[in-house]
Amino acid sequence: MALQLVIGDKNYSSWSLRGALVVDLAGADCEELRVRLFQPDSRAQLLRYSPTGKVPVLLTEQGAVWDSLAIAEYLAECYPEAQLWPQDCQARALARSICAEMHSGFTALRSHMPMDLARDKALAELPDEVQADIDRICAIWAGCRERYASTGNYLFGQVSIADAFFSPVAARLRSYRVALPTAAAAYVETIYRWPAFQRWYQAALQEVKG
Ligand SMILES: N[C@@H](CCC(=O)N[C@@H](CS)C(=O)NCC(=O)O)C(=O)O
Repeated sequence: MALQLVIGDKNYSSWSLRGALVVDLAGADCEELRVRLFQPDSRAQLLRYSPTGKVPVLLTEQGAVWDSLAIAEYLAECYPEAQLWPQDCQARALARSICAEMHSGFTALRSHMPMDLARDKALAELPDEVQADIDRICAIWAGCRERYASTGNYLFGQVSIADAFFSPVAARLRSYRVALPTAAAAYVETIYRWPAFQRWYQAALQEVKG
């Protein structure tokens, strides 16, 4: 199945990173098309591929699939052997719940700490609402790690869509130098050691260098 994933800047586009990591997990044969964001013609370029004018969008032979969560579900259906969601029903429900929470929440974290993979600098001050988001994220991670630690270092032991969804959060916590509890710090390290994340991260650093 020939696929194309349209993404934004690797350094800044957190939603694109999620989509690309799920494509990698699926082992899909997929070409990456990058549209630079924040340019005068970005919107026109994005609208060539995406009905929402946003990335990521997955171009399939049957048509476009947009929004990172829809892309993840589509790939999970097309590549069942890749086991993109946890196999256990209860774990899968929890994975879907935390991905949905990520997808529709954490707005304070997102607006005060936009993803910038090349950054290595704390905010001058952490607003209370950002700290509240961080506390909730750390609680989610600690809960998953406590339950699923025996099968691996990712949220549900083996790597899954949930890790793709939380990887830009892990990157924000590191690049904004947020002090973290031990379990959260270990999970951030797991994300940075994930080969697919590392490839994206290195490409982002090159992209910023220009
Ligand atoms: N909920 C969407 C969000 C997509 C989104 O906001 N993408 C940003 C880049 S990270 C974008 O395309 N921005 C371009 C614009 O808004 O003009 C998803 O999960 O894919």
